[in-house]
Amino acid sequence: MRTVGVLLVLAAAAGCADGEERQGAPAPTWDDIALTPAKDLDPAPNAVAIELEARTAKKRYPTTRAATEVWAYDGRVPGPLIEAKVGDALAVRLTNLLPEATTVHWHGVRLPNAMDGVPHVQGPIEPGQSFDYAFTPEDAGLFWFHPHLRSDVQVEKGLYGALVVRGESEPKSDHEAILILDDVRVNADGTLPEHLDDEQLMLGRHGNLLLVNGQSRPELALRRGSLERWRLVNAANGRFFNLRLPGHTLQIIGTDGGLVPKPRGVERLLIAPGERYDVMFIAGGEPGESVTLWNDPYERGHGTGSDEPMVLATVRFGTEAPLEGRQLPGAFADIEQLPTAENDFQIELGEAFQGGDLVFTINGKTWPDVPPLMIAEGATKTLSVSNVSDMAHPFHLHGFFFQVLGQPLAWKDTVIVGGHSKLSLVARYDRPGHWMYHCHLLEHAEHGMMGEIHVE
Ligand SMILES: [Cu+2]
Repeated sequence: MRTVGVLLVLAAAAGCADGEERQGAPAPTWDDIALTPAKDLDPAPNAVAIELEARTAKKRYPTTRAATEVWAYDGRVPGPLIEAKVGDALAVRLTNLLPEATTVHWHGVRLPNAMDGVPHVQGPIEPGQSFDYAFTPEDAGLFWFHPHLRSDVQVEKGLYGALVVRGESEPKSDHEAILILDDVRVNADGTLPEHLDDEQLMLGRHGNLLLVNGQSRPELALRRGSLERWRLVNAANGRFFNLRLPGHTLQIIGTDGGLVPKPRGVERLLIAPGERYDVMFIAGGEPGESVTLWNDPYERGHGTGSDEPMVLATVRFGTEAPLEGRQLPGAFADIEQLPTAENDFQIELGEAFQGGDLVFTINGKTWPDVPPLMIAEGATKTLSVSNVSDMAHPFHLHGFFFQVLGQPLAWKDTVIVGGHSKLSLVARYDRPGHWMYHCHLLEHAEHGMMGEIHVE
């Protein structure tokens, strides 16, 4: 599999060459990449009502000769930003105008099982039909929504958006940004290839164009001294983002499930598909200086660590007088540490060839033949996830947050399980239903690596 690494280097190099074709056109700015807020149709202060259409649309990527047909919520990639407060009654009507069935999964939101958007619980939303999602967000944080049916194809085509839920005491900042990271594998003629070779299936689809809120290589102006809060989600099918802003330490203040009690600084911020991070930093450049926001390589198996760094964005520092006296937050409220126990359940992630096809397995089986794990409602259980393959798999659990034994205390719903390693995840299974867990490399999920936990 050494060739996989070489192919990826070529793909990265092609991405750089493509980016240069745009020379002369101005880079997108904060205004260009700002997410469009979804219109709240309910005037009541504690209720939010949204109507979303999933439909085809045209989007022009900067490296192609022609527009790309995308699938998009309200015709936009990413879809509109849904904003709510903890405790709001949130209602979203999804109307499917696509040529095939879809669903909406609310990634990370603790909600009733019937609202989770997986097709065997709600049934697929057929073309021309609508489905009413209704739930009350209980947790402040950044969540996102995407189909849970042919997700490898539907998300790649552009069906994803952010849901931000705000709490009563949000950290103060001078500037907050919600940044959805993605990449797209787009041909020069604007088409999106549906067929993947085995390398792309093995690694998860890697695009040749990196996107921040749907735009390539934005130039982001910052006031010096500004206390920045950036909230990031990785919506890519297969790419891990590993961000580095030279001269800046990024302070992780929150993860998938909200703020962490003890923020910590990192020189690189690793975000696997499905994960979210909430970071703060003080903009510290020289007046007029531009710094590249890099996406560094990360070794997640099959030589991926030898890829070239890629440009994600440019950060430009203003020439006006810097803001003074800003400080990073030192601590937030404690979160409950769940009791740890012996591993109650164990699953094993693997890969195999079955009938000539590359598949991704759980306990040697592929979805839907993976037997469900049975857990009594209200029980706190430890799930051991053992990865016996060469590749890292981002493990995602629906319906619950977990804590990862041996890692900083935080609420997570997606976590990287490295190749040939094992993690123990503890969660309180306090809502009944059939909840999926799966690898969030969407090609892996759709080729077998999904299972269910039955809480009853
Ligand atoms: Cu995987």
